[in-house]
Amino acid sequence: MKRIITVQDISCVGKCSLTVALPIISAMGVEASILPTAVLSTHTMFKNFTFRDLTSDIEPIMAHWKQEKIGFDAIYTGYLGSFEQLELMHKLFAEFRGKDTKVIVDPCMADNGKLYPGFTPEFALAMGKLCSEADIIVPNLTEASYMLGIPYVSGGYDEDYIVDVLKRLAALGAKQIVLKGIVFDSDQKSVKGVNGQIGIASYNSEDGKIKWYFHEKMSQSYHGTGDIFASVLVGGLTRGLSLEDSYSLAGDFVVESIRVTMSEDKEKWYGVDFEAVFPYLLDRLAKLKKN
Ligand code: PXL
Repeated sequence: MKRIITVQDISCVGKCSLTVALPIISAMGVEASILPTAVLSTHTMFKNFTFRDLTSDIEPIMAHWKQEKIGFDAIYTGYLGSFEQLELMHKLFAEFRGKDTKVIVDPCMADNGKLYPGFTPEFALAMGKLCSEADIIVPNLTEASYMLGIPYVSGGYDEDYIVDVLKRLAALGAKQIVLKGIVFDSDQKSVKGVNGQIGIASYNSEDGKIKWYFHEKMSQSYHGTGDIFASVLVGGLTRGLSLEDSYSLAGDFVVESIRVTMSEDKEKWYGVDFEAVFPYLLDRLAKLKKN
């Protein structure tokens, strides 16, 4: 069985980071090892959350793994809370990147034009440096803007603008860019027929190819869906799917998870009921594996 390592916090309640990565990656048939960076009572969108930093455990944990000659088929980093943790991730990549290990960085730190509590524009630039070492990065448009130091545009952009953002992100150094949360307004030049939907654009910096995948835009948004997206993408890639199949599966799984959750009266901070959609995920995974 393939084994990945994912590095992010444990938010005890609120369905994000490790509480979504673990079940999703495991369900997809991949061993999900973890390196927890902090323990919080909830994620940071709740008020008065507790926070225990685990930074000082990271190096001893890595040293033990080295001693035991433990290796990983993929390294997936998500929410990281400090400059020091970013530095430690450079070290983790250097020490645990085998010749076939894929490094996926989700620069999880912002959405809807705003940084999450506790993050600064300087931190976003440092996250950009971590992205430079990745095989694949999966920012949303807000994270992309902060990492590039350009203004966030909430709408009214066209296809050329997105292509420019993709190329600038690629110039940071990652091999493949997967940019999420793109919505072309009805009056903007875009990929044919996708105005009003929401989607993903990918850029392969080796051959310069750009691909698009759009799907239904749900009327509600929920916390933690970015982490779900990245987890499915990591699971798919590790099971041998192409990058395009992995991110389209990830996008569709998020949509189906939102759909089941919308039928409940639930605050967005509690996340989506992705657990109810595992049969869909596994069915799609099996079909994609056969192709
Ligand atoms: O879902 C991203 C995330 C992960 N972990 C923590 C967070 C957030 C977003 O706010 O606060 C602790």
